[in-house]
Amino acid sequence: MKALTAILSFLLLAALAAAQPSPLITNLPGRTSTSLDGAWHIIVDPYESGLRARYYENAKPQDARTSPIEYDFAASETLKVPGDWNSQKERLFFYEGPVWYQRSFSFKARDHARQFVYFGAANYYTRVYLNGKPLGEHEGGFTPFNFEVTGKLVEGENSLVAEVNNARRANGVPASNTDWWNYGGLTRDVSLIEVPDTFVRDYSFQLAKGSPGEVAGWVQLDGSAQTQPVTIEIPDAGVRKTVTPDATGRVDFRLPTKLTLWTPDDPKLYDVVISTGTDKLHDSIGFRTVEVQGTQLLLNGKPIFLRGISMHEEAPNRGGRAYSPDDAQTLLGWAKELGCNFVRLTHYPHNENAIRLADRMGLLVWSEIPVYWDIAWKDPETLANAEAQLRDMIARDRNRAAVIFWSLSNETPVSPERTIFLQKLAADARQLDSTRLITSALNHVTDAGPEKRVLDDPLGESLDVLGLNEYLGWYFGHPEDADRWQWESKYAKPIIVSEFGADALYGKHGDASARWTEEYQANLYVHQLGMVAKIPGLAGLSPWVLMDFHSPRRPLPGIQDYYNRKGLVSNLGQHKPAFYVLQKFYKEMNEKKAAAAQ
Ligand code: GCB
Repeated sequence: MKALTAILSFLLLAALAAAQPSPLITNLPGRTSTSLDGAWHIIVDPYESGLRARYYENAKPQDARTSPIEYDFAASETLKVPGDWNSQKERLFFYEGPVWYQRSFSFKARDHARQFVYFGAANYYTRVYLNGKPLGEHEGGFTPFNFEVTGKLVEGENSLVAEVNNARRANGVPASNTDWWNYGGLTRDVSLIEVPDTFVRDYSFQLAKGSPGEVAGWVQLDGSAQTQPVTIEIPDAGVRKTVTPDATGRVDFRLPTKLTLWTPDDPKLYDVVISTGTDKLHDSIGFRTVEVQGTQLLLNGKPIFLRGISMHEEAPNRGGRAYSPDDAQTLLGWAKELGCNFVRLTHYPHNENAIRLADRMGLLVWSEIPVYWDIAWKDPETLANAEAQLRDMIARDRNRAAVIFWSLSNETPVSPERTIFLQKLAADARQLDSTRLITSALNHVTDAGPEKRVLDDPLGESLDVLGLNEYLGWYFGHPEDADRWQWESKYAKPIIVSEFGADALYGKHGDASARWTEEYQANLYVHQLGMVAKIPGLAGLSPWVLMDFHSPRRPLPGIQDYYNRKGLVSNLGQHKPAFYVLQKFYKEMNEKKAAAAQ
């Protein structure tokens, strides 16, 4: 009996190891889907007994014939999906490990249809089961994944189980050490998507590189009739063309057209329609170009300065991982109030709803994968994982005009193996999307005098735009030192000062030299802004950070209480004086730009 159980567990694990998600379906909002959000039953499993006890079978204790069944989802507590567990149940605040989720849903089959279960994100490692059988596994906490379940669903009631494990892994991406909360769980929407037998799985629409009078792109069909003709329309621009995919279901196209270009001031989106004999899909897509000329950034051929702010995806007021359109509205609304035309969405891909909102609000986006600080650079599995996260981030958001930068990493310590790893990611990103700019937040500098630093990270060679993180006046030196300090770059490329900042507890006052006070933070912003404005090749900035956020590395009682307090607004949205210092700086910059344009 024991041997049989061992063989069965081995077979199950082997099946799981083989089962990767199906190719990603893009444009969720445009699909026919049934939400699987809501209350899911959960079992917290710190000793990892669930696999051996076969929680995925969702058996009932009363069904036991021989040995007892020691779990019962139906009688277990619930968690809301989407949502992390740490902020929903106080006793799970610090929990890191597996939690098993289960929910039932009913299904009615239709002819000529295929079904997929789609997870917007689950942090960090997930195994999924349908009706007691494994569908597959996924690693990475911030990118979507889907499994085809056509033919695996039954008429009537179905049981979906996901074991989500947020235990940190030395070879994970990120690895064991981050300055943000390791929120676990089904943190984004879960849905059952229904598509026709042959469907439009993915597509790309961009202004052609080097030829902005044309839209260039491709469509990928999926199904047994994937060589059928595809019609592409942009009705408002009077564009309509029918093209025929090759045997792999893919077709490349070019459409000459004159479009109103997307800009932060006028974020024009076009209805784009892709149809086949069996499927029809709408998307709202903006068209713009972005390029580098020397140390300048050009948007639609004109120089642009990025007035930005960095932000985590943490929910204002209630805390925990942000997930709703309202959360995104609040966060991006504050960025707008600051006078931003740019947001650095750190340190991982944010929710699709936030990127789509940025598209509508006219906020340019820096989107990043969580290659953060030190990771296992030499481990080929770590590289494969980072590559998959990059691929899925690009697949999900490549049709969003707002996104101008794919960021590969943040503050990664320089070593030959790290640079080779990141160069591979840079090559991947260019191959997946030749129209956007590649960047990374760097902090490797050399001394060129006591108060002069030169950004000279060897990775700079492989990037289009260089992010510079520096904490003069907080982790070293005094805010006033910034009046004398100078920064330069070894590379003649645009520089974004992607981070600077200081912690301040909202409501804590003192004189400008007293750390943790609002006055200190505001004073640091005054001096930093004076300094960074003088950096040769400065193309923008995104100070650290929009809102206070939870971090396990920040325990100082009465001040941090497990929050990084570098927010310009508190976790409750209260605005600190530094918010207004930056707002004034951006306003004056805008006025100068307007005066120069007259
Ligand atoms: C950094 C990191 C960011 C941290 C920040 C800080 O350099 O990129 O993730 O939260 O500093 O507050 O120390």
